[in-house]
Amino acid sequence: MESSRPKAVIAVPVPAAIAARLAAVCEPKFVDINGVLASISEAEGLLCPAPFPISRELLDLAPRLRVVSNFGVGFNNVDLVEMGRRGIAVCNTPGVLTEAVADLTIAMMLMASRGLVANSQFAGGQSWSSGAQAPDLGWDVQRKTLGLVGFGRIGRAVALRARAFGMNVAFYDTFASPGPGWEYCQPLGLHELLATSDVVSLHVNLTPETVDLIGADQIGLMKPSAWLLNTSRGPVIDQAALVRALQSNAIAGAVLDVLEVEPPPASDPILGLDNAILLPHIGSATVETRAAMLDLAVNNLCAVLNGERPPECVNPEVLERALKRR
Ligand code: 8YV
Repeated sequence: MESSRPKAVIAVPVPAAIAARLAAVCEPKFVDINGVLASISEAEGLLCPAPFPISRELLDLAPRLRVVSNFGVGFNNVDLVEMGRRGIAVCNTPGVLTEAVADLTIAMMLMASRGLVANSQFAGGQSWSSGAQAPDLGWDVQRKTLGLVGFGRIGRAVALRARAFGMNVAFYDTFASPGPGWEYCQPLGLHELLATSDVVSLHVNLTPETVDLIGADQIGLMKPSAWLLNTSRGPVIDQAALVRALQSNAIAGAVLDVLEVEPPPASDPILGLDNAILLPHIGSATVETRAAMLDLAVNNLCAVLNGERPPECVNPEVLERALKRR
């Protein structure tokens, strides 16, 4: 007999307790991301990693789809105009990953300032035992200026941490006005921030306006001693321009948790540069944070499938239609 519960495709691994929670609300089909297209035709809901692209092809294959629940805060994987046209709610997981991403940002800055990659390689290699000197001295973050591009939840959490390290904090944001309590953070125009910061860290959403926000001209404004950190989305940086800047030592280096193409193809010139430290998109990758993200993503999905308002929705104007579309 055909089940009356809505069908949903779940494209992230879930523990048994979550699978049971899902099964109480819908008929879940658990797939890996390569299996989404083949399973989506009857689905009313999709739970997927935030970077998974929701293509036109996918939407055309899924006429009953009414909620995409992203496992992640980013939502650049969906075209919101198209989702509005089709009456599909888009949900995400803001808030629960703020601290984890901010922690990683600080770790990335310290990787740069204390030469942690080179020093770790040195300690584990043959050079140390031969009595050679460790790689170059690092530099203090205290009294240096951290420039935050984007001053939303994550940017502010980084600012709080940087203050504890005795840094000066500047920020650039086209929306945020910091308000009381944030007087120690100096609002600057993007150009001034880039020209005066010792470390520049990116915390903006990827939108058409922020694609290549940091290109050759912007990198050209940075100090030759400055480092660039990115935990947001790869395309916020014009990566070819960054590679040229790193190759010519126009800036000291970059620590990148996100790249234009993930994983990078073997031919990507960002690979193998001494002054580019790469991480595999681990901003939210802690046990506790991933569990909280999954909980919220499941709540979002189940709420819409149940005809209720989800805790988080990035296109609330579409909700009424998405809730009624059964
Ligand atoms: C990914 C992220 O969601 O939250 C985001 O926007 O990019 C990450 O947290 C994570 O890799 C799981 O897909």
